[in-house]
Amino acid sequence: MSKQKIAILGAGPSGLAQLRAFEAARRAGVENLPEIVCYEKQNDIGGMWNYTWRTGQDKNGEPVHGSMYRYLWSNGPKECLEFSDYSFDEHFGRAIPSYPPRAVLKDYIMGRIDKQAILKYIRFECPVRWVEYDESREKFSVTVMNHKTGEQETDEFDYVVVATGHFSTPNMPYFDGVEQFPGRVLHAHDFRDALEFEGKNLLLVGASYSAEDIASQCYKYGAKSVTISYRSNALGFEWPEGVEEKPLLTHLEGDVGHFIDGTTRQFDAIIMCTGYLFNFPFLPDNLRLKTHNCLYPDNLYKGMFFEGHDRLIYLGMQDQYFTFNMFDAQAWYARDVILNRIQLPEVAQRRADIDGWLQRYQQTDSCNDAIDFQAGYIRELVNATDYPDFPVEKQAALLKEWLLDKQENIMAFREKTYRSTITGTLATELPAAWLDIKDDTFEGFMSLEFVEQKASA
Ligand code: FAD
Ligand code: NA7
Repeated sequence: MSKQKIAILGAGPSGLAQLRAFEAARRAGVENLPEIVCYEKQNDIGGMWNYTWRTGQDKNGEPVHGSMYRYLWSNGPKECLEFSDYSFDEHFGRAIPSYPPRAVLKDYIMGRIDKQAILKYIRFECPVRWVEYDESREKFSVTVMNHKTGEQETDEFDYVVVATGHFSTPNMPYFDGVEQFPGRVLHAHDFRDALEFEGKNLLLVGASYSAEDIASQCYKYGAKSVTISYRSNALGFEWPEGVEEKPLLTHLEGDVGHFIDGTTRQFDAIIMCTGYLFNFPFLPDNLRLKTHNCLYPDNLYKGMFFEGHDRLIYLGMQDQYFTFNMFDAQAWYARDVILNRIQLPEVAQRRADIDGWLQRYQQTDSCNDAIDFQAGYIRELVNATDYPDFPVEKQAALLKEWLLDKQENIMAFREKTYRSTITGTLATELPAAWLDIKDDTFEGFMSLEFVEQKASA
């Protein structure tokens, strides 16, 4: 029998999790593993965690994937994404604070990847152009643009794993008068450096993670004022003077924004923190997941297997309280289905399982419920495979603390410390207020004198 062949689309944390899952099986002595090809648009692994100064198109004319910006620090405690088989202590050799900047977190998540074992599967600068399924031959054909050779290439596969992320294509709303606004109008996807807005009156539209964090960054780096305009619910934090929340923007007149409560305000720049579209331009309608940012997209059995096409697997398509551990749990489960260690049930049973999760999801009516919901999802996956067990429920409890800490002080929650659920190590404290630590480089952060905590928490 010829070997099965798998295409993994994307080498961000989700795609890498899939590669690692197969590598773990190889190391465990599993024979006759499928042949794997991973296609990646960028020229490195890491997905969203690769900071890029570029906006618009990359050097090959492809849409820039990155939405991360300078001065981005982890938006949740690092203890909630710690791997049970690779602790922060093991990586850094000492305790560090709970909220590291991007470069430090990236160093950790990439630290356990055996590049030698993984890189050989990845074809860089190969954006996927088109995927098709031939029913009669039961094969996918995947066409990529190989920018290194300047030629398009097509290959055939038994499985396709879509791991291309979903925080990259801006959802950009329109407001009357925006075309006459004299300042810069951009989406959070193109935000790179808060210093650009020093001394400016800034309007942020949207009231979720991007608005919350970009408001904090811009306040930290000297914006004159930040106004956050919400459509459904205000973020509701006690913002410092200079940051305020207003209901929805209705229109703009020149540089003046009008809001539905009848108030107005002058602005120098507008950032649409209005979320992202799920965009799979390389997939035909019958294979394309159509969803929005939520904790349980419909039509995915176990949150992964596309309804009507169980050899088409989506990873990391959920909104994320948990991140890397969840991608791993998914990747291990997907691997075991591909290796026939886990049998998928009949179509009707799969649908009933999806419905069950969707019903549970509907019953969540608080962020704490939502955290428990995602923890429950991950627990089910972890229990089904040999993925190293990790204390998902304890990490969920930390996420609930994180929510309270943000409520207590949105500008200082990154000064809080948590105890590792893996090693029991208590994080060290930042030596100064987060607002006063402006250097987010790896070297700058790691050379800070972190403060050991004596009290046991
Ligand atoms: P991605 O990281 O987006 O990777 C997808 C990969 O697919 C990319 O490498 C991309 O180049 C590639 N790709 C896309 N299209 C194609 C194509 N057509 N062909 C080939 N390759 C393609 N998570 C946290 O845990 N902590 C945080 O603090 C945090 N902060 C965040 C801040 C921002 C601004 C954003 C946007 C996200 C943040 N996240 C954070 C969530 C983050 O998305 C996940 O941590 C993680 O990167 C998701 O991994 P992924 O592999 O699913 O997707
Ligand atoms: P999210 O979490 O998907 O949130 C999008 C926000 O944008 C949300 O508050 C929406 O309001 C708002 N939105 C969407 N469309 C509009 C329009 N037309 N007008 C006003 N407001 C709108 O995206 P984020 O970018 O904040 O976070 C995504 C990830 O990036 C996250 O996981 C982080 O890790 C970083 P709604 O509540 O729907 O009314």
